Amino acid sequence: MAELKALVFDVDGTLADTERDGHRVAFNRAFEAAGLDWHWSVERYGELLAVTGGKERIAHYLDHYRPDLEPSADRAQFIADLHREKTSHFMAALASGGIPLRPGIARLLDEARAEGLRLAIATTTTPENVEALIGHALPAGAMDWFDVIGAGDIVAAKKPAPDIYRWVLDALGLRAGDVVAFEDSAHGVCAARDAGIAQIVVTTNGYTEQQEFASATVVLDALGEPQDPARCVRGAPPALGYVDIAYLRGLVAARE
Ligand code: XBP
Ligand code: MG
Repeated sequence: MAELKALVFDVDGTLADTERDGHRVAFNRAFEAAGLDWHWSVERYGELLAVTGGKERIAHYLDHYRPDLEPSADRAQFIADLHREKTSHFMAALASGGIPLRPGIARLLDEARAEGLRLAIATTTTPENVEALIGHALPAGAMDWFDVIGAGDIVAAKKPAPDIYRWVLDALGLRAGDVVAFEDSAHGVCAARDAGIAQIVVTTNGYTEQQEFASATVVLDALGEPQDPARCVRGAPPALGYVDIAYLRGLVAARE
């Protein structure tokens, strides 16, 4: 019988709404610092989010939007250097406190720890970004709350491939049926589903609210708070109006 043992969180768009005003702005600052006339508008970036991974996204942009350009140095080095610059700008944005956690995240992490549930992260972004987000948005030592952090290039194939979730489940030593995954995007839901995770809670954001989430257990606009209930888009809404551990245990039990 499946029993809830761990919560596995995506980062970008799930723990925090990082894409439009965080990563996108950091990419544009890196382009400017490199003397490039590239600028990713909110709309263009929404298109580019079809490709996960910042380095992969830059390569996709080069191939599909700027075929006229041939970077002078080694292409992979050019992209890696640009992405490193971008990551430094993103981490500066996190350090300024400009990217808060989404509603309900801090509360649910506390509830999970109080009930002895394990915590993990499965994300496409870099480990540095994860450490910076957690370091600035949660109390000191919060990195130790997470038994496993699967991030970035730890796997070759990024979401929607299931690799990062398989890597996290293996590192946790848990079965897919004993965890609930939290995601914001169709790519992320696909990755969790194809890793065998049946319970997937989606909290949408401006870039993902129109996406198809057929495999998600429930689709909400946020995890919600007692004073700020979540809006349920699809699936069984949390009775209290916000996602808590009892609600998650019910999702796992209902699966039997
Ligand atoms: C979303 C991504 C990441 C970020 C940018 O990750 O696809 O690539 O957009 O971060 P998540 P990097 O799985 O957390 O939703 O530039 O560090 O890749
Ligand atoms: Mg995400």
